Amino acid sequence: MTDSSPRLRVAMIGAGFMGAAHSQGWRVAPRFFELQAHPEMALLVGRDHGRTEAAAQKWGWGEVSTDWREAILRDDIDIVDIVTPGDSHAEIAIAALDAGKHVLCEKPLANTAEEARAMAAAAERAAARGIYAMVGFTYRRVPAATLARDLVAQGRLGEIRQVRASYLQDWLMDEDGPLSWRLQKNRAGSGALGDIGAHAVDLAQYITGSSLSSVSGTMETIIAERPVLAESSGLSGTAGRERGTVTVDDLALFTGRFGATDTTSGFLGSFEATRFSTGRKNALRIEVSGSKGALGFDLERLNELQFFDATAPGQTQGFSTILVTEPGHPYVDAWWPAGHMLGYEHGFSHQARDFIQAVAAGTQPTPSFADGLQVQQVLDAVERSAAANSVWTAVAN
Ligand code: SOE
Repeated sequence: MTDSSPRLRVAMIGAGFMGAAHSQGWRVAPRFFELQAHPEMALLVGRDHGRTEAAAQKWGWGEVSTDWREAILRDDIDIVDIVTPGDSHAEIAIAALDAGKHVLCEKPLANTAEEARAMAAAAERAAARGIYAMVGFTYRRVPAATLARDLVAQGRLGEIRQVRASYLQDWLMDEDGPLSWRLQKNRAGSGALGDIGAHAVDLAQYITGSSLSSVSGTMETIIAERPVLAESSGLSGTAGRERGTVTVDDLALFTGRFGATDTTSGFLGSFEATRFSTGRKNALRIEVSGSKGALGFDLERLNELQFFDATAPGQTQGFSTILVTEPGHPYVDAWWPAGHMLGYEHGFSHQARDFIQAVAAGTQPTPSFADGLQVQQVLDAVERSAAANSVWTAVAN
């Protein structure tokens, strides 16, 4: 990036936990990566003026607004970044794309497959005009996860035979924890399934390069009632006196068939998404087993990738730990000298980098809204399967 690099002015809608994470990405990416355009943190949009102003100062946004409709119509805005709860993704994203703004939207793409379809259609219309949309499945951009995808693509695992994917958290264990928006179907679409299961689905499909075609699932709400929320903060907030009903799943379990075609039956994967996994804080784990090798990734140890080479001599075989901190590993060159670790926040810088590079080059960034729709269709099939007592259910296409 040079002083004469084009500027791309960003308006971010939403100022919660994900707003903080995306702000970090926009602020840091241009300072560590050579970018073809410079993202400018122009405008932060939130519902409460005072709180939005405080967040803007803390995170480094130039201006604030409480009106997203006005924000997306501004001529001096090029990119709209959506970090609101899922119930507003479709309306904001479609309006922003139709107004000629590039859009980055948090996952899951929408609350329903129908909304996601409308968003993918709007993105396709916009792409024909050189306006691009991407969904924020950030964990693809953790270097160890990107390396896992590269090893599979290079054939180091041979033929894939099985996948185990789980996303385990425990932040809902306290039954007096408040009824935040993530526990309300009308706001979040679903519970563990969409909030964290969506990441497991995206990452498993991304690493294996294969899509799920059918699923069989079951879902459970473990704590049915919680105190209503008095004030939100981070993932939850402070509890009020009254109790309200949890309308989403706390736990979603499903199996899925990947990559089935007319001539092969593909391979099976198992999935688990829960916010009741006692002691597990943010464990997004994927294990892929193939005819020539296997790999294992765990977000709680995000600088490492486990690799097993089944073609090595038997005496020396065993899972080894690749420390993904070396020059030549994806994204790593831009940061610290070899051997120095990265953290949760780096994925957001990688996401901002990849989005800016694609938009500046006039190419489609990935994962696209079509990719986001496909994940939404998997989630939808899991919900339909669970409602029909785990019957195997085709993923729509
Ligand atoms: C909360 O469960 C959450 O913050 C998700 O919403 C994020 O997408 C995930 O990255 C971490 O957990």
